[in-house]
Amino acid sequence: AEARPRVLVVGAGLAGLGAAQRLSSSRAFPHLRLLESTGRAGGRVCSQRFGSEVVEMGAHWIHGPSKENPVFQLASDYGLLDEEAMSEENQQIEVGGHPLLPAVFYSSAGRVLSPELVEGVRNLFSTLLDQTREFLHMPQVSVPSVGEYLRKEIAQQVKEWTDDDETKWLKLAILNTYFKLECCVSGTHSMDDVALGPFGEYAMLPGLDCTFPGGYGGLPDCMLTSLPKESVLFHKPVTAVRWGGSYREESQEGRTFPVQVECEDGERFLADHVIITVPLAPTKHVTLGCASHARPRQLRPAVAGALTAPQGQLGSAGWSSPSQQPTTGTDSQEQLGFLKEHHETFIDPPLPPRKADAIRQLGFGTNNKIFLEFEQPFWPPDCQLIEVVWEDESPLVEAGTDLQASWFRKLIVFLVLQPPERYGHILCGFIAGKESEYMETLSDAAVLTALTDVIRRLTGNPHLAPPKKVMRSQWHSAPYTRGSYSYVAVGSSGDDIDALAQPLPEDAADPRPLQVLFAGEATHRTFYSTTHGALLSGWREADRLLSLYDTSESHQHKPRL
Ligand code: 6YU
Repeated sequence: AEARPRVLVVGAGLAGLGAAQRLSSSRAFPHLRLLESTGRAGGRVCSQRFGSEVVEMGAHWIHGPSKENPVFQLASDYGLLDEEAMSEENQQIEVGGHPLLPAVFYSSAGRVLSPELVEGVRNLFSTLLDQTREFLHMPQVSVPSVGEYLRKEIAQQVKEWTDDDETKWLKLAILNTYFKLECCVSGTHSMDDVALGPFGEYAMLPGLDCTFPGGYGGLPDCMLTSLPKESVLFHKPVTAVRWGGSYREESQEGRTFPVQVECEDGERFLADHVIITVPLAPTKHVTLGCASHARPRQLRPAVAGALTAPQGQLGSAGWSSPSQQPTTGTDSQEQLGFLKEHHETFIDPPLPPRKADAIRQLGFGTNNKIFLEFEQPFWPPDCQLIEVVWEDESPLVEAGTDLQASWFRKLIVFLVLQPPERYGHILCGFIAGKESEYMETLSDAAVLTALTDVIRRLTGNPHLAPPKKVMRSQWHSAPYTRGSYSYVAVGSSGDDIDALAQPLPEDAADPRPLQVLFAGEATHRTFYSTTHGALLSGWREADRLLSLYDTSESHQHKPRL
């Protein structure tokens, strides 16, 4: 058995657990170790107690829960889903990634917006968004980003609107809410950062998105239980992966290993193969805040002229504009994502240029959740979604950059956790981008105060009782994640995802092949940013090793997607 290959898996998220589970079910890999930096399995699947209930700090839904979705399959096999989610009917529903829930739209002017008005704007936005997916196989795109395309189209449409000025501005404000919502979906600061050409490559599966009644964390827990106990080591942050070497164990003469993995505590592990599943964390330089003064709000140059209402008109209609004080943030060079931040020192010899470029170019942004528990709901009984419209905003007008004064404006959607008989009155807000990263730096009390003010303004009730409890995720500050999930940024494409997924050494004829393999959501070309993408990527890399050793078992597994 000692001559059998030794395999290390770095990271116990769904990619790492999936790879380890598949390898450990084969007799070819009795020497398997899973090294996890934190004290728990699951990574960005993270269910936590909030009072007497469990809420999701990370992944929330199974996107497209149907036969082709391996997370759905595994969760069904483990009995973690309810009957409704398992029903054939649920699996056949096609919602194109945007399930419609009964929603109420509150505006910053303290009024509830007409559902008819909102529906018309929503249809316009989703039609335009669908159009962005059509650029996939086109050799050239007219603008580089999804955001710019949407704005250009909106600027055209506005010219044909026959509404009065107030309605026009209100429709633009609603559209701006949808831009921010899309930032949460893509995990990005701005849709101007998301590449237009490859946007349609993200694939959606049928099925009405469902949740785990007992918490998403049940899935990694079950997967962990299926692994040999001694194979999983927690609190083992890996600091270096050395490959292409010839490492020998003192106790074992004659056998050398090409890979040596070193942990923060100095412990070293030798192996024939290592599967790295740490989050992408690219070395993109992001500027937080503005060095001196926030810029006054201006019409974006590309669309100036589409709507010519003077800025003063906004004020006269009773809208307050964000204050233009100096920001507290200074220009800082933030590095997002673990691998983006560390790949230059983490892997030795360093990654080949094509792979390093891919890591640099792909996007990895922040999307956080803020849970608020209320004694009494301020929303109507059948409402499952609260959306927020800032009436003085428009996608055609540049947003203010004063994070301290206006971070909370980026939080435009709250889910009402269902069913209320179980959860009581808990809202789950989503906030993406630099505002989300800024929010992480605040205290719970500061977040609670800011959001109480927002909700009082939205409801027009200055005496509304504040939430009794708050809890939020802080994915950008989490040292082994450094953000939420990947996206295909302007300047990158699906080819970068594939380049990232290529194992080392690159030369397939190398006598010691597949020393370093790469999995994780950011390595799945069509399902990046999801749990099913992560799981499939882990299976993909396990299958690569199973095929290398040509075990007949490798062919018995479910087909790869
Ligand atoms: C989904 C959803 N969802 C919300 C939020 C977040 C994410 N996702 P992991 O990070 O899990 O594991 C790596 C491990 O490695 C980890 O345990 C580390 O501790 C460890 N590690 C790191 N460094 C190490 C070291 N040095 N040594 C040792 N160990 C180390 N996905 O399907 N449904 O509802 C959401 C959501 C707030 C943060 C999500 C959702 C994303 C998933 O959570 C995520 O992809 C996987 O869990 C990642 O697993 P992994 O194993 O790769 O890494 C067109 C177009 C648009 C494209 N986007 C549309 C899709 C929308 C995505 N949906 C997101 C929405 C929510 C709400």
